[in-house]
Amino acid sequence: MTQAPSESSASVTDSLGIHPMVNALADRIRLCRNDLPALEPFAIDPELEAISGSLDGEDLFIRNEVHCCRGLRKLHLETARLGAGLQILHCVFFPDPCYDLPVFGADIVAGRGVVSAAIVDLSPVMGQLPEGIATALAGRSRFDFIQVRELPTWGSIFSPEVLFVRPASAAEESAFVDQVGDFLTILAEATRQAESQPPNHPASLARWQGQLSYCKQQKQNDKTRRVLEKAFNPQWAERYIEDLLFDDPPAPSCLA
Ligand code: BLA
Repeated sequence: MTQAPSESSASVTDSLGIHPMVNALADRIRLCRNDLPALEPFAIDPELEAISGSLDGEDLFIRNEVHCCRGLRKLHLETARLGAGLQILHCVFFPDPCYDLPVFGADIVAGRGVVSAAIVDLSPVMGQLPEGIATALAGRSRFDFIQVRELPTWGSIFSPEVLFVRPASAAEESAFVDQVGDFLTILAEATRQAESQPPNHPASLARWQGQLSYCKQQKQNDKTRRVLEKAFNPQWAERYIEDLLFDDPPAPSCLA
């Protein structure tokens, strides 16, 4: 049984050792995802759906949920507990390149009851965000987080609206969850309104190339690789990153 997140539980974990912010954010993402048009489960290797093991006497597990919907080719939500007290929420919604939509990404990393990294963005695949999305993001209500973190160099893929913080309290953790909800509401509205272009249209091909670059840049995050190598092994980590986290998107004509 999981414990409901509460205002006072910033440094507490539930019976599975999952930080309440990880659970709260996963629930918020599921709520927004379930409202997307023509949502369907997306088949992945059953071995990758639920992964469990142990490391130095600590339980490890990864839960993967993958869907697709009209306009978005792969909606991936992962919650994980990897090694001594490390909990991760990783979420990327990759658009179908035939639609002029950005990539939604969110990641939170918690260790020993403290969230060290919380990031959310709607990232452009062609230099700039589609105009409607940029306007909606610029007009959203903001929260002033005390500790804003600096992006690594591979983070040039993110939009100017990226939010990367170390939440300083339970109130900041819950404000971050609300901000992610706002990013997703903006994406959901754009997804409902988006119209497709043919797979062989130059804009579709350019957006596909843009997604390839997004994946290439994300794969430069050594921190992700290192954690997976330590929890499992280097070959497993390589396969997991290449096949599930940031697999190269299929050419648009293959999605048709
Ligand atoms: C950082 N990601 C991290 C860190 C760890 C992971 C351990 C360091 C924590 C810190 O700097 O405080 C680990 N993240 C993982 C693992 C998975 C994961 C193992 O998702 C998956 C199983 N990373 C993403 C996505 C984004 C992202 C989608 O996967 C953004 C949309 C961002 N993670 C991201 C950034 C950092 C980070 C920007 C900080 C990197 C740095 O400071 O060098």
